[in-house]
Amino acid sequence: MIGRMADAVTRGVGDLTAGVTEVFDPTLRLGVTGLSRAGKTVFITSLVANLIDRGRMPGFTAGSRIETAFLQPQPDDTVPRFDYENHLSALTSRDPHWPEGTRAVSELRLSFKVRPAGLLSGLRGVRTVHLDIVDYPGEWLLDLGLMEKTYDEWSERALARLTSWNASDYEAAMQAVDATAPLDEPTAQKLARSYTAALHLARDAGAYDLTPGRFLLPGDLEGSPALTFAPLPPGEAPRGSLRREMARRFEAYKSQVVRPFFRDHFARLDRQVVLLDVLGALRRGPRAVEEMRAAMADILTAFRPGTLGWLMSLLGARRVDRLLFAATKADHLHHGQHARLTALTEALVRDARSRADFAGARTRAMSIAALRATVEETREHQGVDLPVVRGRLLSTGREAALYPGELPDDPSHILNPARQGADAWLDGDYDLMDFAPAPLTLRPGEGPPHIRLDRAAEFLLADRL
Ligand SMILES: Nc1nc2c(ncn2[C@@H]2O[C@H](COP(=O)(O)OP(=O)(O)OP(=O)(O)O)[C@@H](O)[C@H]2O)c(=O)[nH]1
Ligand SMILES: [Mg+2]
Repeated sequence: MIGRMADAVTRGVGDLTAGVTEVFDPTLRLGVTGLSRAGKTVFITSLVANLIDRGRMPGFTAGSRIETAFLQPQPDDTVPRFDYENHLSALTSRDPHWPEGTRAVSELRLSFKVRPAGLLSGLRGVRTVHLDIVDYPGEWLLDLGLMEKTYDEWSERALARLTSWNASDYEAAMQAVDATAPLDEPTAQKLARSYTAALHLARDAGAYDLTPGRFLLPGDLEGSPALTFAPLPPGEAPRGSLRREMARRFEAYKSQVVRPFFRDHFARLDRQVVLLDVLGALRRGPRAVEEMRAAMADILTAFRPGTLGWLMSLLGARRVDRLLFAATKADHLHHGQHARLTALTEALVRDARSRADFAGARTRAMSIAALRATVEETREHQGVDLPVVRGRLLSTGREAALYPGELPDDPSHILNPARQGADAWLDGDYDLMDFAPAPLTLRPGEGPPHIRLDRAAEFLLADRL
């Protein structure tokens, strides 16, 4: 408890100093998250480029009030800066390529000079509004659920998850140890490694709700003792025993890893976008879709007012009041199918909402492509005209036209078999392939081509500019 109080006090002081600029200039903090490869880096890069050069943002109404948008040093000295320039040059170079994967939190500040709207426009001058964008791994979001669990509760759930994803190696490693014997470090390390490997296996198979998130994405904690534990079935835990020590490390993980993350990043957000590779889940099959639905419910719980209430009030958390769930990489589908992808994402959110007992932020679902890598055309195939997308394949570098299959009009045709644990889709697989980014010629004032990034910006930002 004292630790918590001290936390709250230092944070209070930090706020005072950070607050100096904020008194004058309003700041909006936007969290961008999603599982690895969901499209966070491409999203932030293209969003920022399209907010600076707004030629392709007709649906972003605040655009007409913005005089300029420019990058500034970010407010937090200890958080790595989002490497905007390098990512943008990767995407827009002569030989464009996707940016490298990122493994930790990063941040970027974009500032706007905005003319006031409406009646006040003549009375007030141009004001400055800061947009702080925080990129953090979705894997870490699920860790918030650990705060309210004991080691035994977490172990039970974690072990059940592994069994259902068939991660038998860890079971064997676990059975080979005596949890009541005195702790010996190599054994603890071996278990942690084996558990981490099992998590990776489960994730590759389509599992989403896997904790601790740092085991999958350690960030700067790679190899540290805070990550050297693993779940064990309940039982006796004599002083100094393996089980007792594992439980202690689990508690240390909560207080030294999860809570600081929550305090420094999550608790300060105003708006949140959750990027979901819905098409990727479709490609992997019904189980992956069901995982995504369950995970959305978990994510919504994290944003529910009152969740971790004690922590929120101690840390003076702001409340996220808008939450966007965006299905990414929509350029894999002809636009004729985008409404169906959105309906599917909406249905996933609605379902998760009801299960998460959620009555909090405004939520919205959307299909977007942060960087459009394809063009649309119609191809004749066996006497039928098919709406396809054409692009350069990432695997071979060759041009290919893709017809991924038709999404059903009614999302329940996807969600029901997913919920019922079907092994495969009734109407066959969705044939999706990765495209390389297309070479671009940008005219002055234009950002990179996208799909509905202006709509996403409208929902997330426009009312605050
Ligand atoms: N076609 C298409 N592919 C995309 C788009 N956005 C992302 N991708 C693909 O998805 C991959 C991952 O995108 P990133 O933005 O790096 O994803 P991330 O969430 O930052 O991934 P990590 O940093 O590894 O967690 C890219 O390498 C592309 O292959 C898009 O708008 N269109
Ligand atoms: Mg990234």
